[in-house]
Amino acid sequence: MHGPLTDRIAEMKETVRRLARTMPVTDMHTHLYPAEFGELLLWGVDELLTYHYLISESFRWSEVPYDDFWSLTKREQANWIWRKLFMDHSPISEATSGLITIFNRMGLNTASRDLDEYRAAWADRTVEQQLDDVMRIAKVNEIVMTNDPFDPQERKVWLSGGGKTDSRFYAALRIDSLLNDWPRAVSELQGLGYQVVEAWTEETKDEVRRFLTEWIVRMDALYVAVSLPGDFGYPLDDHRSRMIDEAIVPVCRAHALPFALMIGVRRQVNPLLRLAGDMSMRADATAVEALCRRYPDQKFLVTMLARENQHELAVLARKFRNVMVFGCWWFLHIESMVEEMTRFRLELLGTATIPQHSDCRVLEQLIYKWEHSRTIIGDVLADRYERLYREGWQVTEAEIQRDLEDLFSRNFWTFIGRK
Ligand code: HDL
Ligand code: ZN
Repeated sequence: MHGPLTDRIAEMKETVRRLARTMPVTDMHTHLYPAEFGELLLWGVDELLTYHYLISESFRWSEVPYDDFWSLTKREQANWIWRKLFMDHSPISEATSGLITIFNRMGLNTASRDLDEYRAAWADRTVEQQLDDVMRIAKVNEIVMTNDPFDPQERKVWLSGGGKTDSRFYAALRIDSLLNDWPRAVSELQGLGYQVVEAWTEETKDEVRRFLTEWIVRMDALYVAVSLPGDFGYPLDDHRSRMIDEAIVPVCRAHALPFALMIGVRRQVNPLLRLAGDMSMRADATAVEALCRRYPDQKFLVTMLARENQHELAVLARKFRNVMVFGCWWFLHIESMVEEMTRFRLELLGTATIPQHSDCRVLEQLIYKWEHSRTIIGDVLADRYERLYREGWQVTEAEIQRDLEDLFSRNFWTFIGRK
C-alpha cells in the first residue's frame, strides 16, 4: 500500500471490514441443534418472537398476570409480543432490532410489518432448508451445542446412536445439576443406572466419573461446561469443590478436554418469567484463579456474566495461559458491551481471546448476533491496526486474514486441541 497515510489507513479499514464481514465463524456456545434433534431445534417466526429475551421485554409494557400470557398458544404469545414490542413501541432493543435484521436478511419485506405475511413466507420451508440458508447468510461453519444428558428429548437421540449425523454440529457436555442441584442429579443418575447416593462416597465418585466418561465418549464432546452462580467459590469445603477436584477435573484431564466455566448467574429471580426469569450477579474471579493455579495443565474456557467482572477476567487471562476468555454472554451480548469488552480484551490480550459466541436459542438469530458482532470486532481490530500504521507498521491482507481467523475460529480449535 502506498500513498498518504490517511489513504492507507482508510484502505486498511475497508479491508478489515470486508474480511470481518465474510470470515467463517466457529460458534462455540449455542443452544442450537441439527434437524435430527427434532423440536429441540427452535426456528421460525413464532419461536423468534417468543424468545425469552422478548418475553421479559414485553412484560415491561403490560400489567396482565403472567399466567394469562403463559396460557396463550405460542402463536397468540407471538402476536401479543409483536404488538407490544414492534407495533405499540419501536423495536430498538438488541433482541427486537435483531429480529428485524433477520427478516430483512432473509428477504422478507420489513416495511409491510405484516406478521402473517412473514409466517406465510416460511410456511413451506423445511428445517433443513432454513438451517442451510441461515448458516450461509450468517457465515457460521461450525456450531457447538449445549448437550444435557438429563434432558429426556436429548438423551433419546444420543442413546439411539444419533447426534452426529450433521458434521457442522459439535457437542459440549453440560452438567449444571451435578454442581448446582446435586439431589436432583443423584435422582437422575440413579434413573440412568449409576450407583450414586447424595453422600460423597468412593462408589459415588467412581460412578460420577463413569457418567462423565460415558457421555464425553458418546457425544465426542469438545468440552465439559457448567453455568455457576455469582457466589461460586473455590476451593471451599463444599460439594462443588469436591465434585470439581475428584470427578470433573480428573475426567477432563483424562480426555484432554477443557472445562468451560460460565459464572455469574442468579437463576429464577422472577420465577413467573420462567426461562426469562434469570439475572446476572457479580462473581469472584479468585475462584477461577485458584483453579488455574491448582491445575496448570487443565484448560479452562471462561466467561462471566457481570459487566463488573470483565476487566479482571481479561487480566487473569494474562496470568494463566490455561484460561481462554470467551464471548459476551447473555445480557452482555449487546452492541455497547461487545464494543467495550472487545476493546479492552484486545488491548490486554492482543488476539489471544475468543471474542464472541452467539448463545443462540432460535436458529435465525445467528444472522443478527454474528452480523453485529463481526462489525464491532472488525472495527475494534482496525482501530488497533491504525495505531500501528501511525508508527510505520503496516499489516498485510494476509495478516488481517490470519488475525480474524484466530479470533473467529482458530483460537477455539487450537485451545481445545483439535484441528
Ligand atoms: O446457561 C446458559 O447457557 C445461558 O446462555 C442461558 O441459556 C440463557 O438463558 C441464555 O439463553 N442466554 O443467552
Ligand atoms: Zn447459553
